[in-house]
Amino acid sequence: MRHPVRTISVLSIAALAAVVSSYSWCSRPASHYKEKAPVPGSVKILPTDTVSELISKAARVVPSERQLAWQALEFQAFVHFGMNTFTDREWGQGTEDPKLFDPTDFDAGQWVEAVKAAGIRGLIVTAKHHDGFCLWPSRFTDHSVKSSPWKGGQGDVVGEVAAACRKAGLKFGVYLSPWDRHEPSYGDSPRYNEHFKNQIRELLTNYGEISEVWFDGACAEGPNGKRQVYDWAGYYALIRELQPGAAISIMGPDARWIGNEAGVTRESEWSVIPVVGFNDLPDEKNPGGIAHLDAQAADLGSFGRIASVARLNGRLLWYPGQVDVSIRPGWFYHAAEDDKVKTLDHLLDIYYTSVGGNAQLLLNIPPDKRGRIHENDARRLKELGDRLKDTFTVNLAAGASSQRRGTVPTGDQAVKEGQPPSGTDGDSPSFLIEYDLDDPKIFNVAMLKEDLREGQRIEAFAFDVWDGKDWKEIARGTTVGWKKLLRFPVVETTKARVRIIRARDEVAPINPPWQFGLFFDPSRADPAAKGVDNR
Ligand code: FUL
Repeated sequence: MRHPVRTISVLSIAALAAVVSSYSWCSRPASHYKEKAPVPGSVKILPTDTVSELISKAARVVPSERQLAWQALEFQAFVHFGMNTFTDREWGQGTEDPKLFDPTDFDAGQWVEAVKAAGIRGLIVTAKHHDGFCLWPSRFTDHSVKSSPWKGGQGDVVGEVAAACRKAGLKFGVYLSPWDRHEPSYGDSPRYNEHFKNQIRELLTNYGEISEVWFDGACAEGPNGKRQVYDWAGYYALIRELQPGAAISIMGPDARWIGNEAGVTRESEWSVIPVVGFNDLPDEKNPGGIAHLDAQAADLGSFGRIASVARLNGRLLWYPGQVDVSIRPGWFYHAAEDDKVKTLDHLLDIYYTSVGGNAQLLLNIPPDKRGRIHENDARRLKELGDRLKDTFTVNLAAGASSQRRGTVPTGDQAVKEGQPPSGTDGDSPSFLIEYDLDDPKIFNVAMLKEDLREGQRIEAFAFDVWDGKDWKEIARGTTVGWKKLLRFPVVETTKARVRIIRARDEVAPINPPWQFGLFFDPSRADPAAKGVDNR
């Protein structure tokens, strides 16, 4: 990760002077503490901001209640089902005959049961994909389940899935592609926007609570040869009016795309993201979405990036990442991929680095032509859930007592203390939380969490265990955020500690059992087992 001190060169001499002359933590005036109050949403960053002001601002941005509830879901199912399931394609043309949609044994209860077995807490279904075929009987088009032979045209996939989710205690959300290759008004911008809003209204009023609206960003020309201009502001306003609790993700302000479809997160996954400009709406010139954010950039939130964006006048946004990845190669079901379901180890790697890497995991499981989740996928989901249960049911640190020692190098101090390495980068043992486990405990997984209501602050940490004589570092990392999971070879010890190497401000307590955990994954019980890349 980029060290704050290396970013100083990009800032003005005046800013640097302000850092060096900055007062100590305890002698700050009362106004300073007021300025440090958490700010939900967004904070401006300016070219005149000093390094310490920028760090302090970055530490203060916090999530909205909606974003916090979304983050707490941790692991959701994405369900791609629709016309493509029956044509064996990934993208339909919009010209498909609705009669092709005919699941022989549709069972929303089986979907819910299969995903719950994996420990999943919410489900998002493709209510409308690019081909425009609607999984609900929309009043505004005939290109839907009502023109299909399924249930004599009386069926409603969205309704049945919403009901099954509610019954099973899962959150329910909808994927919607504004790009509609069937709808004749597409490209006639005002008319299509009206049509699309009508469809949003139907989905958000007829199916109970909707926890997320997942907007795909694809855009094209309509039959009139004109490129559609989406009314994002209008869509968002309608969603906020009808379902204020619903997160609007990807092409929306509440959660960002992680940047790939392979299930890969960054080593440092920040939820506080600097953005240039003040427009939260995607548009023609800004197809990437929020305020010109390039969701695929390697560095979205380091201090260096914040400093560069501040020079251009910008903002810090709370904008957490979501990892969308399919359990199979394709998003839709293809019989040819029945033996290509991801292995348990691969899914575990994705789980540990997404849920355990400050992101939300949205795992796609595509039902087959019967309208059921295929046996191979259902089996894998169960294996995954069993493994997570075996590992995470008992927190071996639940009864541990914790003690804080030292002071965390915060804000401007962090910059000073981080003066070019006399030792290795960030090795200064400045702030510790020691956990006394009472009896010896055997474990190979550790969990750390920040209290996000205070912001995301940790930039670097190490995890040590007591070997009877001395402390031994067994893992280290950069960001923590919602949750950091660490995997390492089995250890047995009576004491563990977290060393905060660098943080943007004071770190809220990391107390067991909710913020600190030690776990034992029995299938990695071999003490000789190699460590895992915790990134
Ligand atoms: C993409 C779509 O084009 C894919 O078909 C899939 O729905 C994926 C989740 O989003 O933009």
